[in-house]
This record gives sequence, structure tokens and C-alpha cells, in this order.
Amino acid sequence: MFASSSTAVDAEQSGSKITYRHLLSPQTLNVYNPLRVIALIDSDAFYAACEQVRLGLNPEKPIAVQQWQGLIAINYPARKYGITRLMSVTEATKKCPELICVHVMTYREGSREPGYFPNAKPSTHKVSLDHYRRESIKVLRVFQSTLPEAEIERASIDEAFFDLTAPVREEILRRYPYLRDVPSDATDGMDSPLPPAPVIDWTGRGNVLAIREGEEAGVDGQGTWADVALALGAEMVHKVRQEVHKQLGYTTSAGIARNKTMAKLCASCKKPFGQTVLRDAAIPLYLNPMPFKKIRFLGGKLGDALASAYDAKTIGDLLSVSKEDMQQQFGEESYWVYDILRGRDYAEVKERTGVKSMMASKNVRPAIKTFSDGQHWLRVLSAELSLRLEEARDLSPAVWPKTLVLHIKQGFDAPRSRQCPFPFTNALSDEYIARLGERLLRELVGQGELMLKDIINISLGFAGLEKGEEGQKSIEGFFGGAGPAAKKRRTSERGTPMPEASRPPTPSRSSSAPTSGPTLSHKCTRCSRVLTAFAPGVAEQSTQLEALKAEHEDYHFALDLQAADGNLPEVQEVRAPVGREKKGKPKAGKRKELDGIAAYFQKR
Ligand code: DCP
Ligand code: CA
Repeated sequence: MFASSSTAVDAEQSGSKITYRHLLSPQTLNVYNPLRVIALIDSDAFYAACEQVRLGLNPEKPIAVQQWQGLIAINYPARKYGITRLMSVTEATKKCPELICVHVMTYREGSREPGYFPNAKPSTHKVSLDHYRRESIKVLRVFQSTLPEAEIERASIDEAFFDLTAPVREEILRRYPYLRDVPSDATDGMDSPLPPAPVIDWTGRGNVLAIREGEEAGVDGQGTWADVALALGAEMVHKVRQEVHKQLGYTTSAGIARNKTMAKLCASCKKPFGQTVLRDAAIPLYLNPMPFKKIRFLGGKLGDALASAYDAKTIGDLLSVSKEDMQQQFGEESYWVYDILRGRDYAEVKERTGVKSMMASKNVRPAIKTFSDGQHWLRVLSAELSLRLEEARDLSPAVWPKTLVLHIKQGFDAPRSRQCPFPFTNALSDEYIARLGERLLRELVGQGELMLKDIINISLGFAGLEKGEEGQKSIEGFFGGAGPAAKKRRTSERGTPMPEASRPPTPSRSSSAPTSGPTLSHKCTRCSRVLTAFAPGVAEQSTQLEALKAEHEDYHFALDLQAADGNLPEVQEVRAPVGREKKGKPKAGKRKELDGIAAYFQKR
């Protein structure tokens, strides 16, 4: 808790005067607010932790996850033996004979879901990250339910950014109600500075990075209202991390700071199971000695160019470079580099509505020589895509891909692709995807059984994942979900109940529906299903029944589409690879556009 006695502090410490407007005006809830609080939470040794929890192993035991013969995740007890990522299983077990190595799940043809198959080999199996994706979604749900007011952006399978500014603002006003009203004698009204901030007790809020060399961090508790905001944010982050550990068994680490880059950087200071707070005033001491290549986006070619242009290694080395000089060398857009070096970053935390594309890919060893080989791998890839689409629909039930795309690479030839529309079905299956994939493969390699050239890579993907037509959602919702995705949601296989708002509606049992009086209904001549309107009043029921009938017809239409071979959609040649299609107007010019800073980024 905060001590109630206020001490005079330097309200300018963070470089900006903090006013009533910053605290009270909705318009100031933006990236420039000095009371902004951003956090990054990262799971510790994530894949290894998933296996430890799944197998019920003691978390103190050394555990690693292997993919074929290499290690891809190592838990902290195993790291003590000097075991690192990409080490071979043989080398690692020499260092630590009791190391428990778990092979990642794999897909193999014939099994509808990936499994922990003994003897998984790259020649017959394909790695599956499905278990980790599912666990990642469970973690996300705990984040969302524990901190419903926060904006949450999933940054990777095991990391998420949080914008805690709004809930922290609420908490400040709850704990310090005297800030709710601008004092009548405040000369600048809303633009008057806040009164001095209270002394902060940082106990239990994590590792607080020092402002001065030799300072026992955070001990004096003096700070600004911005520091108070960080302290309250740290409390929220601590709570959500404890919740993840309690509910799912995963330990996480976190960074709490004014922006995404600083939060991400300091999140790794206290790993595992720790959190670090970086106050604005502590930024120079923390940042200046750091090699600037540690910063996201400054690690690659741009970092190399900065190092050679200024003979620099650390962030401190670059601080004497003026904005003008940097702009001259690296173009107009280098302002963000200038800002980042000073710990400033105005990137927003944006909740992602979902993936826009997904791709399952396999470098095939041995190469595909016949169409039947191709069918084998298409089924393996389709199983993965089908599961991933189900998961995407778990998060966002109406999402559906516009297009299915197949890429193949034959020998040294440039990769070739074909795509076709992906019609909506309520009975999504790997078979459904594989059949369309085979059509695309035929288009690419012709009718013969033998390939003219070996296929060394085959990739199948969905592009243009978007919220589908309302009907797609409502058809599924009306029947409680006929497809496997919906079934999984209902049976709560993930162990986490769905939030009420995203559950499919169940009209006939709706608690708001009147239970008395006659109801209009209709029996479908094709499937004998009885559709019943439940709205209050006959007129509303009639309108509702018409809507239900229309939805039901759509449902049969989708089934018909799926059943009829002849109705498979038309195949088109693809020019842009999946996931890279850009909407909106194309960029004018080509190479020339990549002047300045853009030239240092590889297009991915
Ligand atoms: N991963 C991978 N290959 C890489 C990097 C990561 O397969 N080159 C996988 C395995 C990791 C997971 O992604 O468990 C998350 O990556 P992190 O870099 O966050 O690493 P960890 O979570 O394993 O460890 P840490 O505790 O350092 O975050
Ligand atoms: Ca991690």
C-alpha cells in the first residue's frame, strides 16, 4: 500500500507535467499520456512447461522438448546444466543424464489429430504445435478474465502485451478520491498539476530498477504519479501471473514500464517467475550501457548500419547523435530510432482480432515423386489446418477463410501456387480441406501419377481469414454448432468455460424468452427439424421464424455445396504468396521506395 503522507516530488521527473487532464479526461487516454502503463508477460520455458504440466512432472526436474534430434525448449532446472536450445539430445543427456526429453507432437497420415507418436521421423511425420497453441489460448483466457479492463495483445505463442492505463486510472481514483475534482483554486483548471504523489512502498511489486548507481532500488519510495501508476500496474500484473500459475501451473515473467519496447526489454530481467518495473527516471541507467542490438528491430541490418555509421555499440554511444544527423543518414522515418534510444515508444497495444492467414508447410524428405505421395502429405497438412482453423474459430467464432492456397516447390524451380475459394461448411474436416487441396495439386502437376519433377516443399494455407457472414455464425449458433469446432467449444475440452458472451445462442432455452402463450414453428421438409420462434408477440415471432427458416436453408445449401463434387470452387492461379497479400492501394515505385530506414528491413 501507499503511505498516506505526501512528500514533495519532482513532478517533472518523467519529462512531462502530470495534470488533472492526464488523469481525468477520456481524450488523454492515448499513447502520449504520462500515466501510461504497459506490461509484457512472457511464459517461462513455455513448451517445456506445457509438457511438464501435461505429464504431471515435478517442475524441479530437468525437462527439455525435442524436435527430431534437436532441443527447442529447455526448462530452468535443465539450463543449470548448461543445456541450451538447438543442442542435440545426445549432447544434452551427456551434460545431464537425468534430463527428461519429450518429443513434440507430430501429425501422421491416418490419424485425425496429432499425437505423441514414438519413432516420429521427419520422413513420415510433421511437427505439430497444437498442444502449445491450445495452452497459449488457455493462458490468454486467464489474462482476459482476470484483467477484463485491460487491452491485451498477443505478441507470440507465449507473450502478451497489456495496456493497463485505463484500469490503473480507475484504481488511482479509487484509492485517491481527492484527485477526482480539480480544486477550485487551481489556476489552470484541468491543466493544473496534480498534487505531490504519495510515497510508494514497492514491496511485493517486483524488482524495481534503480535510478542511480548503487541505489537500493525503489527504497526511498519517492516518485511521481507516473510511478504510482506503474506500481498499481505492477500489482495487477502480479495478480494475473499468480492466477495463471494457480489455474494452469505455468510460471511467467513480466516487465512493467511506460511502453512496449521498455516492458519487453525489462521482462527478461528476473526470469523465471519474476517481474521488473522500469520507471521513467531509471531508463538512462538501465538503457545506456546496453548493446543497442538487443532492442527489437535494431538487431538486424539497421543495427549493423548504425554500428558502422557511428562506430557505436551501446545505446549510450548513440545518444550524442543528433536527430538531424540520423535523419540525414537513415531517412525521415528514423525518428523512432532516436526515440527508442531514449526509452520512448508510442506503439499501441492492439488487441488482435485474429490471424489473417495460416499455413501448414513441409519440406518433404524423401521428395514427393507420385500423386499418391502428394495426397499423403496433403492429408497431413489438412489435419493441421483443420485444427488450427477450429482454434481460430474458438477465439473468434465467425471467422472463416476466403481462400485455400497450395504452394509447391519442385527442384530448383521457383515455387508455384494455385488457389481457390474456400466455401463455408458446418462440417469442417481435414478430408474437406484435403479434397480441395488435391484439386489444386492436379492443377499444378497435371493428371499423371508420376511427377515430372520431385516436389521438395509442399505448403497448404488459408488466406483472407475474416469474420464470416453473420449467417455463418448464426447457422452454427442455431443448431448449437454442428461442426467439430463448435462441438469442442461445447464440451469444453480446453477445460475453460467459454465466456457467456461468446456462447452460441440457444433460442429454445433462452431465459428471456416468454414461456407462456402459443409459439410459431416450422418443420423442415428435408431434415424434419422443427424450428420454433420464441420472440414475444405473434408479429415478432413471425418475423423471427422467417429469419430462422432462411438460416436453415443456408445450412442445407452449405451441406449441398460440400456434398457435390461438381460444385467444388474454381481454381485460380496465385501471384502473391499466402499471408503476403496486401489490401489497399499498391505501393508506387519499387526499389526506390526502400530508401532510408526501410532499406534495412527484410520483407518477411
Ligand atoms: N521456440 C522455438 N524455436 C525458437 C524459439 C522458440 O521452437 N528458436 C519455441 C519454444 C519456446 C517457445 O517458442 O518454449 C517460446 O519461446 P521463448 O523464446 O519465449 O523461449 P522459452 O519460453 O522456452 O524460454 P524463456 O523462459 O527464456 O522465455
Ligand atoms: Ca517464453
